[in-house]
Amino acid sequence: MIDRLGKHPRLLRWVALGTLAAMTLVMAGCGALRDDEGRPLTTLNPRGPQAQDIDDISTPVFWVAGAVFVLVEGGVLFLMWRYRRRKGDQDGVEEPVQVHGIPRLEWAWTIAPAILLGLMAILNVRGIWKLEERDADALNIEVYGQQWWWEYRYDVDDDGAPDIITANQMVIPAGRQINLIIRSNDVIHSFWIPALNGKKDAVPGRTHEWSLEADEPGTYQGTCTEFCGLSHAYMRMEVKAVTAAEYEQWLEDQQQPFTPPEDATPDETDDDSLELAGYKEFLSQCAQCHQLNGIDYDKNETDGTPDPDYGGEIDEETGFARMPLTSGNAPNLTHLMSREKFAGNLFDLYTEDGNEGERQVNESNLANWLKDPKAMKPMAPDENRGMPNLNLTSDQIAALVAFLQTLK
Ligand code: HEC
Ligand SMILES: [Cu+2]
Repeated sequence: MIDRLGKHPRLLRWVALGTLAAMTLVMAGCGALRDDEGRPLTTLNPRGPQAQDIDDISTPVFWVAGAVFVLVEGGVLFLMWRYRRRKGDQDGVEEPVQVHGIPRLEWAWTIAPAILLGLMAILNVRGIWKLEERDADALNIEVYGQQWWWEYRYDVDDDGAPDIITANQMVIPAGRQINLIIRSNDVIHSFWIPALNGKKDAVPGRTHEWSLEADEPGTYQGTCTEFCGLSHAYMRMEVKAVTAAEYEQWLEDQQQPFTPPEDATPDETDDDSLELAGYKEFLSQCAQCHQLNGIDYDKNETDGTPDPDYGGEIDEETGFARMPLTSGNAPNLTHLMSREKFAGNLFDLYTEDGNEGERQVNESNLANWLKDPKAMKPMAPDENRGMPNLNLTSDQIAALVAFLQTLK
């Protein structure tokens, strides 16, 4: 092939140009580096000290490796050109000068890379140590990887028991270091918010600590980066960094207990309000998986009497509600509507295109989810993974969607 091209310099030129054009197109994929330009998962745009530490390693390494590349490839190309086959050359007639070796040169190209690698090692080890440092006032947040969403637990009063349990969107105060305590409830996942730090695996039976911090308020996207089954690619998350005051407010709001909807027309008719009807559906269809803080179906309930309203399966031995999911859990819905998205941070809970751009609840997303979750995000309910299709009627769905909207 090369031989034939060599005989057709024109053709060779075209092949070279074509390759160059194709490479240019490929490299264009590295174009926009800013997350507001539609590449939320770039590591090249650090927005916090930990991500900056990593950038401070990769930038010099890139330039050093780039210089080595240019030198070595340049040398190869130069030698190819300098000693190319010329017109009139005859194979095997003139033997090239034979050299055994040039010790000085060989020492040089052994020692120079060793020094370079030594310098990079210092950079790397220093970076690893830096990433392990924690501020004295670092805020602990527990992170649980689940098939296929993330749960966060906040222990506000430091008594060892979580006071806030939420999903997918992690709210943090900007400018304060967060110490993540990462675990998994099923298989190996990996937590990664590229603008704020590198990846850390969530491994069943192990606890991994990791940190992150956002310099400025904003939202920072992430995704699970360890293949964890069917919906791995749909296991997204985000960190929402807010001001210290907003964070205090958020803590307060999230600790508000669940309040069941009141019957809008208690005396006039026997009919429940739509919200109340939805709440009753919730107790019988959803509560065995989804927690609403403070209602009485908790399997750890200590007074021994399961809620009579609870319609799920009761374990005869303990008298408590059974938790049928192997993954052990489903998102806590107490303050569902305080989040932006649901189901692995994929689907909008709100739309902007209501009247005059007003923010409205995206009821159709919620209704579609209740109708057939698997149609929106692959699930494996036969293996007790993910949310099952409960074959709800459209009336049940309408009531549930009305009820879910009360979960502010
Ligand atoms: C067998 C357990 C199970 C039952 C029963 C169940 N769900 Fe789910 N649900 C899940 C799981 C697991 C997820 C997380 C799915 C994911 O993101 O991959 C989920 C996700 C959700 C979400 C999105 C929450 C978020 O913040 O991401 C909503 C809303 C929801 N379910 C509502 C309901 C309602 C309403 C019912 C009752 C009609 C119900 N679920 C019944 C297991 C269950
Ligand atoms: Cu995962």
